[in-house]
Amino acid sequence: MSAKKSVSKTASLPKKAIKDAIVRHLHCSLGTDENKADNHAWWKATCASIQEHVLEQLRKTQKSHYFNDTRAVHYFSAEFLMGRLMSNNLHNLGLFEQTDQALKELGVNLTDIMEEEPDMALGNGGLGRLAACFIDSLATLDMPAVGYGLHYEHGLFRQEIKNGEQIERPDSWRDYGNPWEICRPESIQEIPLYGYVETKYGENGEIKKEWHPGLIVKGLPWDIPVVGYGGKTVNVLRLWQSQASSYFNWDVFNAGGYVDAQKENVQAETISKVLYPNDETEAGKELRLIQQYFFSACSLKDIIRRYKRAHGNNWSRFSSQVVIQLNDTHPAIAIPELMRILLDRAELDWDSAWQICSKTFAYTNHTLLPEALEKWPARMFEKILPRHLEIIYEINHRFMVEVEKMWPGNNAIKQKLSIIEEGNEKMIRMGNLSVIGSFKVNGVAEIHSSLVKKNLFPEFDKMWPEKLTNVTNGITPRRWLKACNPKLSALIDEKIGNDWPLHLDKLEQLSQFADNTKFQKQFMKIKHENKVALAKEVLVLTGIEINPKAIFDVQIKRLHEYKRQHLNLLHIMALYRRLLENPNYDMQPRVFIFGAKAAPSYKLAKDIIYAINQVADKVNNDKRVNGKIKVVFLPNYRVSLAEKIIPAADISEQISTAGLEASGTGNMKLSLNGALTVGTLDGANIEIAEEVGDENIFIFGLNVNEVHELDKVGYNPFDIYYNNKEIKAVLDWLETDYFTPGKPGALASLKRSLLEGGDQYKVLADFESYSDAQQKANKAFGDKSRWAKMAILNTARMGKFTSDRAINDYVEKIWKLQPCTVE
Ligand code: GL7
Repeated sequence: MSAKKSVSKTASLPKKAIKDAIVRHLHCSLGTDENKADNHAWWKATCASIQEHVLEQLRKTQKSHYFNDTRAVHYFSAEFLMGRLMSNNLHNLGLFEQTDQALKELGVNLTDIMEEEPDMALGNGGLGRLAACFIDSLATLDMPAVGYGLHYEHGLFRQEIKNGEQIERPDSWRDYGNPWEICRPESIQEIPLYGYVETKYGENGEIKKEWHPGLIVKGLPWDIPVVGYGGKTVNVLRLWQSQASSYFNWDVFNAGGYVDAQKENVQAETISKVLYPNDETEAGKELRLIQQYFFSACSLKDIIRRYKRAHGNNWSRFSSQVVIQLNDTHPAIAIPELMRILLDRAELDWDSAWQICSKTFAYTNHTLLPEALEKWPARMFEKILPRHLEIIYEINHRFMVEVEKMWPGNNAIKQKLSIIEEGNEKMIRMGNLSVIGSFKVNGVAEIHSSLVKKNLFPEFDKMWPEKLTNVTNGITPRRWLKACNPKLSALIDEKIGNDWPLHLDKLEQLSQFADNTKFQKQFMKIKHENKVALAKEVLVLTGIEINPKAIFDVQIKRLHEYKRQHLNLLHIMALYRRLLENPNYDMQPRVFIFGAKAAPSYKLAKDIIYAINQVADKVNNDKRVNGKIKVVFLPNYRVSLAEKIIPAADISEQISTAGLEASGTGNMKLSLNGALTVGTLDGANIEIAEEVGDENIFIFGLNVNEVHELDKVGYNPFDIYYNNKEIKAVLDWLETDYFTPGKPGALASLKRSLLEGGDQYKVLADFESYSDAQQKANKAFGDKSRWAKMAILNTARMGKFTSDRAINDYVEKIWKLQPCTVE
């Protein structure tokens, strides 16, 4: 399916009209004027004037979807990492240039006022940002779609670095309001929690269940319009805020329990207070389960309300109108919730209810890390969601009958596939529930999906050979090239025309210029200018001066042992050592740039941040290094910072242990902007290598099979430590006070994890091969023309990784949607 788009009407809006609208909003919405307004006021007034067009298209989109009675996808996700919206909305509406000009005439700089916008950081990392890219593509492709999630009052924490250490501060993105969102009190939902289940008998002796909740909380929806590229379809991201349900508290209040009533308020409002900052770890917290249920239940009620408006109480068409995509297991509780509604409210029999339910949900798995596969104690369910626990038991019971038919008498398989994990504490496995309750399950890159089939869910794959599939991730080229790298975008427009943001495959046409000296120079000049801009930013943020002529080597992603920032760090230390031993050591000057947040409770991840900063401090100030190595840790890595780093990167570090990074998406963004990957054969790196060609990427390290083999024969990191002088020296260095004057051993936890700890992530096993790949990259950079060619070919060959392709794959393989055009 290819989107045919014409330029939207807004694109022809005269500058004068834009100016007038901005000034009108300064006066009438903000009560200020051109002389008094600061950048924040200009930003708000500009947002308000953009929002006029957005809301007009939103209204038309909703009308069109309603009248066409469209089948729609509902993307359920606990995270949407949206970042800033102004630039994106302007580009997608085709209003960027005119607005820039209009503001200029008003004496205001658009780039400056864009800095006023706080990031909407309602997500942790890749999974949340993927959801944001997907809703951009859904709107761009005119697909009827709603994103559903949580309206966290505080998004991911703001990171400060004090004395080299990460400090977490609350993120208060909404302190001064959010000009993009619309509150919809008319669509409030009420959500039951706690209490008990009463069993009743009907007239004919049939069993009826009634849940008497102990608490009701309100869900208040906030709508963020999602503007498709071309400015026609505007879909909605609907985020739920929790509130105390007033009438419920009224009784307590009247009974003299003012303080208790307030407590209940606080409890209800806590639900959407903060995003859990754990990335890829299961947060076994009651509040998190409540968050998951809260937003899933609100969203389902919302969907059912809309369905009923069109179809009344006739459920027969539900699954042909509604498809719900579960973004990981976080919203999996929606499966028993829909069953509850169908059984207890709509009074359908089990089989009819299950028919509908199991045709409605599809599930995306985003990780194989065992610590990230969600499980909840059954007793927690019993307390918070007693009726759901009964339903889960029944789903499981019926499923076990199927398993018995397939593998008669095989209790081992039953134990493995059961939703209930028996043990000291009975646990509910959300992954198994998701697979059983969904009609499709997908992984997020070829290798990941094949490992999901082979290692994670092999028996499920045998039972339902068509159910497990792959959809390789993608990124939106609107944000991740057009908006964040305007100079490169303009050059591409000039060379191949300007419809590549919709048809990213067209970038392939750039490859004809890969050998052209003039084009190489133009391409690399832009890279250099982007590096100069980043260098300025780095100076402001860290006080560190960096040389834009050096290689900018970038590792930006959450901090996790499996992502191996410490492999990068050990290699930096090795280079430093080589330079100290041989001042003529041949290397291109290189700036190592890190951006990463560590989960607040992840001790070793925080130790790695500290180690990076301590090494940076030493190396950056060591005259003997002669500026050949600089190390920069940029604090508070987030979407808006990524938008500044990515266009300036030469090297992209994608160095996870093979088999552990499900896909990665930063790898795609960096390569799209002409950075060369140093990477393992993991996740989407493998598909990137296929696209760009082996000669345009630096692959190193063990592959998935080799990692498994090594584990089988028994991996002993001490063997490497004793046999490799450089590794030994570098690890021993960590125990001294060389990098932490007066504090010997302050970095020793790293060494311990790599030796006594067993080096689970094979850092030492991959070190030599990594170092070789880095040598190759170093050499390649020395040949300017060769490097330029490689960089151009990276940009040219990223067409596959547009999120439009990913969404079209979902549409064809899973959702079966039709686009619905909007006037
Ligand atoms: C992740 C994967 O780790 C990452 O490789 C993938 O690109 C992303 C989107 O599919 O999903 N899984 C996960 O739990 N998080 C991810 O970023 C937090």
